Amino acid sequence: MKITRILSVLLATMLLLCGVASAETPTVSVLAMNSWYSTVDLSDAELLNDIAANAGVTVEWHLNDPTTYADSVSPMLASGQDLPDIVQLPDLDLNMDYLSTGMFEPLDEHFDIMPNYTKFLDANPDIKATLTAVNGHIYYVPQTVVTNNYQPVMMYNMPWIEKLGIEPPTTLDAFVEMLRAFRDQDMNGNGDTTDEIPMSVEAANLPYMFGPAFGLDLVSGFYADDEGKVHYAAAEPEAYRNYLTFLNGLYEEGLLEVEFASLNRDQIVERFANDLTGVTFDFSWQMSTLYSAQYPNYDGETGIIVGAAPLSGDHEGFYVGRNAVNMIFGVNSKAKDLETAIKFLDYAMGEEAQDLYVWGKEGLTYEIVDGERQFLPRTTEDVDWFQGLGINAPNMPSQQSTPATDVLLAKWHVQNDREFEEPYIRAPFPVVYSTEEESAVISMYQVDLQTYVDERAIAFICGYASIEDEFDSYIETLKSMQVDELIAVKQAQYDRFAAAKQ
Ligand SMILES: [Ca+2]
Repeated sequence: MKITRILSVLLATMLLLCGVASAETPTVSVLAMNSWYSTVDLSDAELLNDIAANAGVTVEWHLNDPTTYADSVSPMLASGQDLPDIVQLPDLDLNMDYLSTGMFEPLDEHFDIMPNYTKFLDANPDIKATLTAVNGHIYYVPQTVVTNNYQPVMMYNMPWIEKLGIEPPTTLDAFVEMLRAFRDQDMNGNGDTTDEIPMSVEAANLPYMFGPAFGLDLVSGFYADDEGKVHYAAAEPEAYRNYLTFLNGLYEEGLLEVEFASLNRDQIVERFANDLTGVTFDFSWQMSTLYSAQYPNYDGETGIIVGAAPLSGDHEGFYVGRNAVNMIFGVNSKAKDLETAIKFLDYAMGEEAQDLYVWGKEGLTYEIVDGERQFLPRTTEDVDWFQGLGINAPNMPSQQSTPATDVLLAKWHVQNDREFEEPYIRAPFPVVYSTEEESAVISMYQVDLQTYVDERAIAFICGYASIEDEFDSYIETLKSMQVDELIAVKQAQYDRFAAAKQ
């Protein structure tokens, strides 16, 4: 009898302890994107489970298809009802539509319990300035991408360059000389001097490729000069005119092909596969994995289609990078346990969690060779498994890492990035929140303006419109389309951004 009683008391105590233990593990609900791989579900991902366990919480995931994420989440945000504790937003909320409703907690009021996030913001003043709302509060935690590596760059057919006995050009003049040689000589050695296409570039990449030599960031559209004065690149009366004149010259000489406006990446790949073209401009990533890989003699040791420094003209060349903030997460201001949700998000921004998103775990996803991490073979052989761990989690504030990208690429490509790409990257025009008045001006004028600019650019380059006769009226039309009002808005935003960086 006595023993039975002791046992039952023990059992009851154990049950009570278990009950207490589970009651002490708080739950945080998170609405976010599922994996971009349709065969992968991140609701029970090993690395994300580790992060939750380390943070001392259980995460209740509400994961939606990333391809329709905005469609599924926007109505929930519009109603503002029954939102989970943490929400991955469908966009960057640049018009402050969501944060102005009060549905998201101002996180700066909780920075005393966010040591990881405050450390991150101190180390990244540009991101801090981007995330600072017009009222001075910070509402969101970002997911970020690499900005200064593996961006769009010049790429040359190195066997052709070597055949000419030249170095990759760094000026517009040397570049044009090289294109003429590509056009006129039998570069691919098939006995036909007429099948070479000197340059194959998608029309959308031409501004990236040639704008900087004229001092223009046509990619962002707006840019600030050294004095902090904002310009609209396609309204610059001299520099933009010179840019168009240069491209029109290429077109007239057959160096920019007749069909350039409709050229796509598949066609460019096909040309490299047949060794028919000498130059392209694209995301760096493609030079080894896509373009060089088209050549049967590519051995992975030496590049065939290889990156080079930007072209300089009247201005020193540069490459336009991109903004770091890719996605944002907010904390529901009506969350039952606000402190736990905020602390979890802060843990998810810390170094321990970031290391798990980027590398996974030693023995599981990587090993250390000569003191450096290398992914294990299974990480590339079994993509569903690898993605299913929660690597580079699309549903968390993960920060994309350059070292973890390097190990996926050929060594020559990594060296090429460090030597010819990274040193020339210039930050694009910053992403800044708009006031209601500013977003009204932007939505009223910007799309029409850009459409007109794009249409005229093709006309001037192809010579349907004469630069000599019609460029001045083009500038006048931009003014009648309120380009100056847009510039004033962008100037105010740039000034706020500069002030928020302090
Ligand atoms: Ca030929």
